[in-house]
Amino acid sequence: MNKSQLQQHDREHLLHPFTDFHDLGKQGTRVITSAEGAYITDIDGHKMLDGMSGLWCCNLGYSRKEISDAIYEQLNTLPFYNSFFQCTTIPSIELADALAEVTPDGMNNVFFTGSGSEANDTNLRIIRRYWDLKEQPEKRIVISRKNAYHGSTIGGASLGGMSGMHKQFQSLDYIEHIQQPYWFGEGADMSPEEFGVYAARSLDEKIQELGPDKVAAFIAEPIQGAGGVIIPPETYWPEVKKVLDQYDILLVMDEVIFGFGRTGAWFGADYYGMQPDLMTFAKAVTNGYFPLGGTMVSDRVADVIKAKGGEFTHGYTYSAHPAACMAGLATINILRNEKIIENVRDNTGPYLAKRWAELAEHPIVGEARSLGLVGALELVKDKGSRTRFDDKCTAGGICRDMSIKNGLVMRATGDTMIIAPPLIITTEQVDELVEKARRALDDTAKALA
Ligand code: PXG
Repeated sequence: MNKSQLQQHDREHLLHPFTDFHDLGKQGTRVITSAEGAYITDIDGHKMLDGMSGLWCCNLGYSRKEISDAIYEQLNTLPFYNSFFQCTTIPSIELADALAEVTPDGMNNVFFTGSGSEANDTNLRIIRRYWDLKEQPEKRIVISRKNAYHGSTIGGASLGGMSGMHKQFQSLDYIEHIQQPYWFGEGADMSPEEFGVYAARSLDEKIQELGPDKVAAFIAEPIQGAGGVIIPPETYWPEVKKVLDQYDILLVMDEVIFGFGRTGAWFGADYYGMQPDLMTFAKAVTNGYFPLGGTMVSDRVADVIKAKGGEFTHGYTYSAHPAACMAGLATINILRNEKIIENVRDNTGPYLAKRWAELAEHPIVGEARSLGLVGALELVKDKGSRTRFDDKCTAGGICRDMSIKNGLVMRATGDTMIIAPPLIITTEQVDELVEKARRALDDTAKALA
């Protein structure tokens, strides 16, 4: 099939995620056909620096034969076996061991799933099981944050705080949402430090309002990813820690985007010095080469679930799929052997911080923030008052299209432009990324003038 035939069949038969089918029908899909290192190429031969690592998952880029070979060899040895009914496979044991080593101290058990959404549903099941076994069944409510993203299953979407999603389904009724730590968008006249404390205190207020004996857990991404790379002020996590220390409440950190090195530490929890009770992961655990997710379970929780006995009536056919586990092992080996995360922390992360900050001087940029290998640009019409161009997010859409045209995949969340390039990006490629982003900003400013 040629390009237009492919687009037509795509229109006729494929329902894409998070897509306005009417718009897509008019525009046609971009057909991506190959990838190498940090670059992807479409069917027209247009090569682009992938500033989004696929979808926050191909942290090692697209050319890691060690991972595809590990999957292939496993598929030719034992392509599938389940981990129900007292069965196990060698890759799943080895990956569980490796995860216990690389995750924070005190996290020594894993429950495997096929995705991040399923992992957050698993968290909801574990949280309830834990409090039931602790004989505190009245602890039922899970607190999350507005504009959080925790997946698209009913559990994941209920935990998430995206209003557009909530309009399209009926949420679970035991989930409550509090203030997000989005200083640029919601910090008003406060300093970032004051606002960080303010946002964290809203957790305390909500716990008091609901009653600490009713609250089971608090879930949060270390940094909101899909919500617009919202890097909390430095005061936020220490204040959350203070609040949580006062109450008997579980902390779930959703590391689906920030796990496996994006901040320059193995996990966001390590970066912020937090000790979660449960930790969701997916995406980069296999470098995106095979679907796999899961939740790391702390000893505090695992000891109760294991020791008290009784069947935990939960699991997925693909929990601990052996080929997925081999992909995970190969990925962790590369991250360790090539010191990829240390390089982000000491070299490419600081370099991106320096270069990305230069974009703050652009006339349509209200803020340029970054941490490790993730960054965001806030597009504004007026820098001083942080006024947007309009309330339809036109600027973000234009900037994304211009960027792709110029050979850089940047994603728009509203009028916030975001990047999360592969962790293998070189400093020269960081220069290329920043120059292409700058050109996209110039083109956007011209288009909006
Ligand atoms: N938690 C977080 C923090 C995520 O970012 C999920 C859970 C769900 O994972 P699965 O594997 O079920 O998709 C995610 C997924 C975007 C975008 O546009 C982000 C995600 C997924 C799709 C699009 O930034 N994150």
